[in-house]
Amino acid sequence: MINTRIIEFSDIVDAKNVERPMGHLTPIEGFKDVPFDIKRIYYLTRVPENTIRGFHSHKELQQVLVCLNGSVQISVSTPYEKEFITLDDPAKGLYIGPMIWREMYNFSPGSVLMVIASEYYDEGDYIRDYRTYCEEAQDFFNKQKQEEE
Ligand code: T46
Repeated sequence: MINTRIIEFSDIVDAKNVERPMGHLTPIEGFKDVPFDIKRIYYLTRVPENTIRGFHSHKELQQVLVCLNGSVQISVSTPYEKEFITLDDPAKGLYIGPMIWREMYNFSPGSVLMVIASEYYDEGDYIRDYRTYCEEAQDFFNKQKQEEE
């Protein structure tokens, strides 16, 4: 879907000691593994059952969502399309660029959703009203399409 994609990170399994597994290591570097400089990291933990978070878009912010433990479902949409993604692998991230409406739900017990962000927190970058979002997103994607043509 436009402005979203799955990013696969390195999943390093150090096999120096075959007798005793040592687990997985996943490095994430700005401008290498994610397509922006990393300015902020936050995480969602202990989300109660049946909670739905999100219900907003960002005007400019780019983010990568990584489920470090358990699983969570994400819906991403524009006025034109909608996609549903399950995150359950710490070596995979969901990139969400500007002007994508997102909702996060079905957080499994003990799940940890880490978010890597391209900018510092700025409430002014949020669009939290769905009608306003649809109007602004239509303009945004029409302009993007014209620039591509
Ligand atoms: C997003 C999804 C994936 C801060 O003070 N600093 C921060 O860095 C963030 C992210 C939030 N806040 C405050 C703002 C609100 O008063 O924490 C409160 C909850 O934030 P929000 O309602 O935006 O949380 P979610 O879980 O709906 O959305 C969050 C991110 O805000 C958002 O950018 O894309 O996770």
